[in-house]
Amino acid sequence: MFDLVNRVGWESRFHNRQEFPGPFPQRNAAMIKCMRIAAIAFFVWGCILGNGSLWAESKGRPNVVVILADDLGWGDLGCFGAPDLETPHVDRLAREGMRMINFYANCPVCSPTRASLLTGCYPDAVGVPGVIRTHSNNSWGYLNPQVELLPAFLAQAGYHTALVGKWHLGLDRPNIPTARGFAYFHGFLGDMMDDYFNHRRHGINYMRENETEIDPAGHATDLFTRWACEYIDSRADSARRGQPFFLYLAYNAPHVPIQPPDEWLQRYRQRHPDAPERRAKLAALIEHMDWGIGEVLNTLDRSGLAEETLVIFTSDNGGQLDVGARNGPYRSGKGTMYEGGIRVPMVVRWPGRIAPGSQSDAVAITMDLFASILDAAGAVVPEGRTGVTLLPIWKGEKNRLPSRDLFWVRLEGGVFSYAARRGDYKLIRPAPQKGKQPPDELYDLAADPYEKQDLRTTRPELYEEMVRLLEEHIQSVKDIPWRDERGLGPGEIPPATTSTR
Ligand SMILES: [Ca+2]
Repeated sequence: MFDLVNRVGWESRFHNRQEFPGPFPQRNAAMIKCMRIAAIAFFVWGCILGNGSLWAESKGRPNVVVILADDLGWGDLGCFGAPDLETPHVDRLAREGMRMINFYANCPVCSPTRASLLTGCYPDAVGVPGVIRTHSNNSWGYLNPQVELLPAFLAQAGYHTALVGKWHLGLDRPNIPTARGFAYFHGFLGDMMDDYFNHRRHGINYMRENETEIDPAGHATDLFTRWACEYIDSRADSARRGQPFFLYLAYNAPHVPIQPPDEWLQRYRQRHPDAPERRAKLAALIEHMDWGIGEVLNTLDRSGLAEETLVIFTSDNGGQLDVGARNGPYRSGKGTMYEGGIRVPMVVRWPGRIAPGSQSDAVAITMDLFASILDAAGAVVPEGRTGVTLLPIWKGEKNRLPSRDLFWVRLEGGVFSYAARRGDYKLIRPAPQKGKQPPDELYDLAADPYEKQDLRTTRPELYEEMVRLLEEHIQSVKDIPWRDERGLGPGEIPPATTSTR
């Protein structure tokens, strides 16, 4: 029952059926009915669009809510095929919007993906190739203060902006939320909490309201949920009068330590008394977060803003396997460059613009959200940002994005790993193991999505091409703070071939 990978079952649920894959088979009939209704709604919606862009005339700029989970695996949502846990509220977003099933995080660890979300750039290009931590001798990023962030551009476009929850891009000025463009911050500056209830990291309190240290009581997920709802309520009148808001809600959940509230653990255990302890705790932490997301959606409904709000849900990296996470059928998990480390769930809802119950297999990545949000806001996307707008995909105008190569970099001193993707081919340069550099690996994701058949030695020309691509990217990014004049940081190995760039 608790074969959490369960590839055969997942494939039958997900690949071989057209309907929305629910977590429980008995729901499929209802799902099919929903999908039929959704298809009719989509047809009507298409007719409206075809009759002279009524939406463009009647709709203003949307409010934007980005909900970022921390370490949530690709397969740990009902709407992404989870066999055991229940996430009715994220599932609702998927039912009312679009699932993107080939969506990547920019990095298999926290800070870099967050830097990409807010800059629209590769994380190594903005100074954050690794995790920013409390102690400087183990902190591997410094967000370039010269690169303006998403909230600053949205503010210029007339938005009120807020971050509720985890920041993880610096502990001091200038790299704190209110100095980097957010009008309001209510959350946690640091990398992780050692305890969800006292919120300390290494005994230090990083909870803030704007720049004021606060010490609230309660589980971090409940606090962030409440603060997000309070923020929406506080902005509702202004939003109705024409000033939209941008809320970036970044939960700590379901990152370690796996500390669900006891009542949520009991709820899961009642349904799954035989579940292993670690799975039960992680599932409860996720279900608790999903409940919080439901409260946020209810607040949008209650305030009458849901129809005018773009809601995006995703995760900053793949699930951590040793705490019971599930990355669907994909190989490995958090911290690695395999699909389980970087492929993440992604759901987006924008009533009237995104067809309910739709799905996209376009290959996209966190840094695309920067341009997508500015595009949705009617704001100009600044020059020099790498991500591209996903709006044509979301609105059903296109099925594919323009062809491009994608890169992943994780540099944390002696721990460094890379990946490059061109078309369906993916090169992985794994992190050193016990001081030794393992060989690169090459996969064809179209034929081998679960990365079992290494093509490095059987496709030598392709391998050389992919290595050249990756090394060009590595050499193109020079402004990582601790890199030397050769472009190399501690522990980094010089490229095997000379770059032409
Ligand atoms: Ca994370």
